[in-house]
Amino acid sequence: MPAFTRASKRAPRARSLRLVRDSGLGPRGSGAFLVVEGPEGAGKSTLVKWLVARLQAEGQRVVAVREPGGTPIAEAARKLALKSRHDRAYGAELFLFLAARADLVERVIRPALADGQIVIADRFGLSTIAYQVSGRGLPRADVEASLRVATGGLTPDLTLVLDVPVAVGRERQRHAGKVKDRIERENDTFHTRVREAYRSASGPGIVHIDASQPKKAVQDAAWQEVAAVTTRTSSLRGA
Ligand code: Z5A
Repeated sequence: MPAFTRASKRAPRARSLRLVRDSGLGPRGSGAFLVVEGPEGAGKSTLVKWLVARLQAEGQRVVAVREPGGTPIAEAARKLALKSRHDRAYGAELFLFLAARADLVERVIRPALADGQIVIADRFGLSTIAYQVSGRGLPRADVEASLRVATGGLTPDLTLVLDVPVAVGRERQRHAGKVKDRIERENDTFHTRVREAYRSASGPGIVHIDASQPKKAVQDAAWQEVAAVTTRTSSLRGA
């Protein structure tokens, strides 16, 4: 079994989102780092589970993580960020997500990559840009600098960005009986900014998928991208 560990103020106008590449801090290793991103109810968890099963069926060693979460510190930060009833400054919320990420990267993701495994993350840095910068309105350059501290500059080999209209995502969550966390309780204007931030994301390894399609079509589109990356990284490590 894989470790499936568990990640208004005036809004800035949606800008093209670019993520910087790994600065080389810390061991990167020979594994592949895949991330699934997108707004609530886009089908990220569903796709991550399917990808894990498919990769394992091909004999690959896979670690799945969900952000925020995945270590005792990250789980504690998740609880505070998403469940606490106390009001908090947006900056405090940012650093709870980043504290969770820093611990997960150092204690789970980098060791797995160094061991040549495939890591699949349900959310990563693009979530912080979409929710805390575009959603909350925190200054982008400052958040990006903090993100680099949290990740040591680690960036994914592939980021699949699932796109669904806000209403579709909300209806899927309602149908699944999901209890809303404090971010999901934000209004549609907030979630539309988040969606637009995802839609404008670009950069190395970022691929957009129309997730309002049936699950099979989403899986096929995702697999095409994942297979290309894992084939490349396997041949680099001589597997
Ligand atoms: N957050 C943040 O603000 N900043 C950060 O840096 C990070 C996170 C890392 C984490 O919530 C919250 O933290 C999140 C952002 C914030 N809050 N919001 N919004 P979470 O982990 O609890 O929840 P989530 O990431 O939003 O997951 P979700 O709502 O469960 O969505 P999902 O994983 O994308 O969807 P799903 O569970 O795979 O699918 C939902 C339902 O749709 C389910 O019944 C599926 O069977 C169904 N489904 C899936 N795909 C399809 C298709 N293609 N067709 C039809 N039905 C489908």
